[in-house]
Amino acid sequence: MRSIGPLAVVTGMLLLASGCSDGAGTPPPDNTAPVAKFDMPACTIDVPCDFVSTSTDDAEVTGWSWDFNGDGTPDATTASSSYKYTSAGTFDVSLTVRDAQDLSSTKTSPITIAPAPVVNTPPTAGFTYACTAVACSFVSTSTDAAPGTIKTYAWTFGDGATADGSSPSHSYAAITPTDYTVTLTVTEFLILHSLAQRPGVVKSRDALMDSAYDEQVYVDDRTIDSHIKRLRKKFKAVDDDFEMIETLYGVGYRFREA
Ligand SMILES: [Ca+2]
Ligand SMILES: [Ca+2]
Repeated sequence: MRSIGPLAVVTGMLLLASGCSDGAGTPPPDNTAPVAKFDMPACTIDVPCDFVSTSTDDAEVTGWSWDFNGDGTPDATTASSSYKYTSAGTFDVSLTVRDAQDLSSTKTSPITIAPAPVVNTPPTAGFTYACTAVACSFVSTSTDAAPGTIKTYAWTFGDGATADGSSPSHSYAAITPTDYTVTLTVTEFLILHSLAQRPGVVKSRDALMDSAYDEQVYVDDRTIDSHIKRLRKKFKAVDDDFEMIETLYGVGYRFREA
């Protein structure tokens, strides 16, 4: 017979003792704290932005507290929420989550909100000029509101010439005066003479009548108007741009000042 029996019995008892210990119940695994998680959305100023908690826990996340603008005051207490940023800047977004045993964790992450884009508007064209004889210099006084800047200038000088740049110069070709012959009646001549000898001065129809007719002759206003009409027609026949006789309604006529 071998003499190992007692040892086997002791071993068996130890095993039994171990089994008894198991049977009395292992403490439940420790509760572990939840892990706060969220993906940072892309957010635009003045537009509601959606935040979603992706936090985890060994059991269950039961509480959420969001601070979207980093001021320490909670803005939402649900797993998902939306928030509208009304000013540009960088803000700390933080989410604190809790489980049923009030274990918690917090994730904080910055978000940058860009300023609202500035709307571009068309520039406003303007210029000043100065001429010495036919040589003229031009300066653009055009303006453009931010964010734009004036990129190009395109000038036309009215005689077919063009230029770019903000302050071009241009010399106009001198035009040799041309003689024209206009045939007037004596009355038309007297009316024109009365007007042209005082440029800029308004002459009433009565004054023009006095210039053109003897005192004994009576003509009505429409006669003067007719003479003026014929005068203009005769001058326009040789110079389409003739605008020297101006009508001041209800007052009379005047010769334009040069
Ligand atoms: Ca837990
Ligand atoms: Ca807040």
